[in-house]
Amino acid sequence: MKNLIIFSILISSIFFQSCDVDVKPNISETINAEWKFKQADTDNWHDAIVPGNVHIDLENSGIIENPFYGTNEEDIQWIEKKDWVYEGVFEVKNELLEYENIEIEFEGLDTYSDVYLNDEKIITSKNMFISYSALISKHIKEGENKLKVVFHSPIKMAMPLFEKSKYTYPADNDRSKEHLSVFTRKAPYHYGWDWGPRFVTSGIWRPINIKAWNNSIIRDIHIVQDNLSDEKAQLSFNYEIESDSKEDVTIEISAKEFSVVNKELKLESGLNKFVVNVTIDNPKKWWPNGMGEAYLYNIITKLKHNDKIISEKKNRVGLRTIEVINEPDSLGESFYMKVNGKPTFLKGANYIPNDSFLGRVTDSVYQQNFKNAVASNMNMLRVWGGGVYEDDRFYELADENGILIWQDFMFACTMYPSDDDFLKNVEDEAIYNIKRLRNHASLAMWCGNNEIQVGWDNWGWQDSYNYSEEDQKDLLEGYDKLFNKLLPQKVKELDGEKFYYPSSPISNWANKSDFSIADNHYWGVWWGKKTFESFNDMVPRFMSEFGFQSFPEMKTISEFSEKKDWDIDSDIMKSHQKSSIGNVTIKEYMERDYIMPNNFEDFVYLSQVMQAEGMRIAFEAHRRNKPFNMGTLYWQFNDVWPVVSWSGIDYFGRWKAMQYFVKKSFEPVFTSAVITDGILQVNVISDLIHSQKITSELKIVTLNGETVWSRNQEINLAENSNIVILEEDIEKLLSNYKANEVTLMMNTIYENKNIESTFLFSKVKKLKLTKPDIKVVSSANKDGYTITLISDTFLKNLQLSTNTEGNWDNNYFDMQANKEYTIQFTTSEKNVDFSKSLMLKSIRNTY
Ligand code: BMA
Repeated sequence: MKNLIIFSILISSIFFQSCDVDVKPNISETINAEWKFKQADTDNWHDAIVPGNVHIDLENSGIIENPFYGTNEEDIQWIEKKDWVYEGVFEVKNELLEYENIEIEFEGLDTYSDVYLNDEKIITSKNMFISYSALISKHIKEGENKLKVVFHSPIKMAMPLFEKSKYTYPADNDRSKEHLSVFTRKAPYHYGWDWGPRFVTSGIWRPINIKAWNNSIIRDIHIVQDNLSDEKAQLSFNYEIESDSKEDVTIEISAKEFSVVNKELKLESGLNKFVVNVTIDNPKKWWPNGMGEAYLYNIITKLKHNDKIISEKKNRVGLRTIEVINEPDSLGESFYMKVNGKPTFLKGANYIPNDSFLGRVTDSVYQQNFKNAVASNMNMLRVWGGGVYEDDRFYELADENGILIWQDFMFACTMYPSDDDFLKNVEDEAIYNIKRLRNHASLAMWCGNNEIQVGWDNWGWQDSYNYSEEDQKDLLEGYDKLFNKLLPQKVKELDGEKFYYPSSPISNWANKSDFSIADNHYWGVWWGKKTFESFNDMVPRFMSEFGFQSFPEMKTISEFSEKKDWDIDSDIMKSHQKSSIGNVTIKEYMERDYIMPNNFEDFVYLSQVMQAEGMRIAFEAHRRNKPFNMGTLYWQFNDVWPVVSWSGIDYFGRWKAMQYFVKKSFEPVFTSAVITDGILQVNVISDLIHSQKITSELKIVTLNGETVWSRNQEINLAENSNIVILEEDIEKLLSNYKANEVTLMMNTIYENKNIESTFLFSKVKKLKLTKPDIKVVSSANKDGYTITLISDTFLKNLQLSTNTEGNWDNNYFDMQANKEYTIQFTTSEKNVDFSKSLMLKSIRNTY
């Protein structure tokens, strides 16, 4: 950027003396070129798609097979060691050349590349997370122009750094001996993760734009919300405007909600910084999902020269305050957020990238992500540090949908180098991404890294990597430079109001006493093989990770395997399970709680039910402990390929059983039960920020529908509350019934909602379930189908499935005997024989 500015100043000063430049609006366009690519050491060119990457292009050219199918991943590891050349040809019209300053911007180059325009080298890249720009006025011409991008293998580029290094870095997820990933500023998960394949990609993964301008251009706007009350919002718009010459201009700020703000500016040649203050009366606030409308102001800034617009920028601004309260208190150390002054219980998930091959993620995938988050009653996603700083579109949708974003910097689960080159590279990355993301209403906080502090303190890297005292000192100093100095300094400088958290989590899951200190990733369930019920005891102040794996549904499994592979120990099934303890752990937990199924399909179904039921214990425990606990972000929202993983939604966007449980457990008002020392306790929790009248129905019923005990209550819930509505000895409640003969049905009823959930007094495998007789009627409606069901006995975890693609409003739910349930299936597929392909399965069908 610096070179670019100096260069443009040179040009502008020449023009200032010689002539007056034509005043006209800036242009910014995405280049649509015809692309081809080849392996650098061959002469075989093939068609390519940009944005994209070499793996996608190799598959499209028929050189490799679908990388996600079977065990193909293993056969295509050679790609990472090769260099690749991309060539694109695009047309330029004379009008563009009439501009004084023409720039090209590559929004994403993955990762080491040299870029040439018409054979002149214009860019060298070494960081996938930043955009690279160059002034090309001298090299661009009318008619055909040729871009050439030479990608150098990330493996070959990092190897000399590894060879120079005194030690191996503890990047255990990187599936190569040398752990080269730490040297390269590229998405860590590309090198392998415990839910992801290893595809070390190269390519142009984000768009390429041409910008052309005369006179001046708005480079950046930082909108700071200085003050926000019900009466007034006071904002300062901090502009960076680059100018060719000395100019008198006007800045005009407008939106439909307030009168236009004008300011005359005197620009100097070069980069100018100005602040313009804007006051908005009676501001409409931006609220997270579930608390109100996520209102956005469409604000336009116009830069005018003699009344002609020369540069224009649009911002969608959400007015809100976000405070992270992380301080010592009487219980330990708090960690929670206040949005617009209201303590906000955060419900959501850890978000990983949508694909191993990022260039092909479409807008509709992002839209679906946020539809799913809202449908699941979430208000936060954590962009986890082993992936990427997401696309602009992601944050725009987060703003629109009221989903707060916890933003990690891209560092995860390993120590990192800290030499000057590395630090400079990270500094550029931090500057670029903080400036790119800071105006988003949804951006709630920055976090330095994922699990590095906790890893260093507890995971034994010192011994497993034989670090000498000196190595340890070195590594810790490096950590300090990166996460306690460089990154917080940049956040302070560029996004001063935001909270910076050095590492997540701060506390360690293996120490019970740590649970009173800020955030925790409780991996006692899964990694520690602790029971799901341990979630009830291990409640931290904020749970930023916890999870359990399941298989994706059979439709998804069929996309990467054939019937003959449907065995959890087959090569293909193992290659789509990346956790070192994967399928064995799923089986071990299943044996504890369920009667083992004898076929693969039932195992898949049960794995999902078990994940859903197990994780539900955690969601509810966290909410029952509000306000001691103020957040629950499970691991993990999505997948990068079709795989057995901790996700709630699979690679193809299909909901696993857990997602339906998330949706229900995250309802703004929810009833939850737990037994402690023979006492049944029932809580009603409200996250609403207004009081709410509800009807609560509690009923203990036998499996064939007889009522043993019931209590209905009208309750006036205060805002943001958590109350105990029942505390009773269970022996008294169950009278003569055995724990495995009855269930507790809880209904929370208000407005048009009736949220039903079941609580069991015994393990599922001990329940006296009988084979059901179910009556099903389905009828078409304008959005799909309505299904009405009634069963003569209690049904545990009824799964509805069909060949038609669509969404259920509820699934994997329990049904009381003799009670009618109505489910909506929404689909855009017409004229399908829905009732014929509708399949039902419940726990009793698996043994
Ligand atoms: C957490 C994450 C990931 C990992 C997950 C499951 O620690 O930060 O590193 O995929 O656990 O092991």
